[in-house]
Amino acid sequence: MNNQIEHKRDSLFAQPLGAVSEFRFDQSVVDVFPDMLTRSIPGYQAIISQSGLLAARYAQPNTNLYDLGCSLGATSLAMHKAMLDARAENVNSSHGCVIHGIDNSTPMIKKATKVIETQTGQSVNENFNTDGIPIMLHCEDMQSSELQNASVVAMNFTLQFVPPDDRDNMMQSIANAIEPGGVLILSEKVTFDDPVLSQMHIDMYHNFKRANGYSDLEISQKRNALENVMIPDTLNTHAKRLANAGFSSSSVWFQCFNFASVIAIK
Ligand code: GEK
Repeated sequence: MNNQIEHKRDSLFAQPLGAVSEFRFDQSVVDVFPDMLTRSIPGYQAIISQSGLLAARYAQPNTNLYDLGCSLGATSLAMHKAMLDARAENVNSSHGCVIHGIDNSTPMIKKATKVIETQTGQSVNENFNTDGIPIMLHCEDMQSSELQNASVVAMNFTLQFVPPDDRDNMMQSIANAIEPGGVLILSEKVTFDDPVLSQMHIDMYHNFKRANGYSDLEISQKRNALENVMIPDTLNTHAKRLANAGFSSSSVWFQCFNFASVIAIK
């Protein structure tokens, strides 16, 4: 992320940990988060900035834009910037829009507040009576958030942390909140039914992490920590879930190895 707040290099899994405990979004993760995601998710920066452009394309006046699992606010910031840029070019559909970042990790929301305020120069949870686009942050479980009147919902690498049995309901509440013509941007780590393809993607993903400076020990300890916490679906499962929830069409718009982003149109 490009701001003046210092972020440390991720070395959380660099030393042998004996029994690796389950991954949690605590302060230690928050401190290294931008570095962790950039070095661990192929295409992360591209997905975040294009999420902003998609948001600017699909934002409707007087609606909400949601960033579910906002972490440090990277997607909210990308939406904010792209919508202001569109305004400057008079491609303006953001009048009366509010961006809402939702995350259930207190340390994430605390740091997101600092990052957003530093980067935008505007206070979080304020700015309603100006020409700007307000950004609100909510520390809550998105499974019980009251989503409504949405033109754009971004869920970048967050559905994978929702227990699989809860995912259909989560998707239904997102679809119910989106107005006709609105969109969901859904980015996820994915799995593949074909074992040969599956192995290729996993191997290439590990090569990507090695090329970004992670050791084999870090890769395997992180994989163990995430095993029961992050459970990916196939793209086919995502497409079926989106259709069942009421989206009229969906398409993969980005994929690099086993990471993909889908746009679903209501
Ligand atoms: C980015 N989108 O930078 N409710 C709210 N937040 C949740 C929940 C939940 N039930 N479960 C997990 N989270 C961001 C990256 S990270 C992805 C998203 C990753 C939050 C969790 O606290 C964390 O901040 C985020 O979802 C997932 O584009 O670390 O791989």
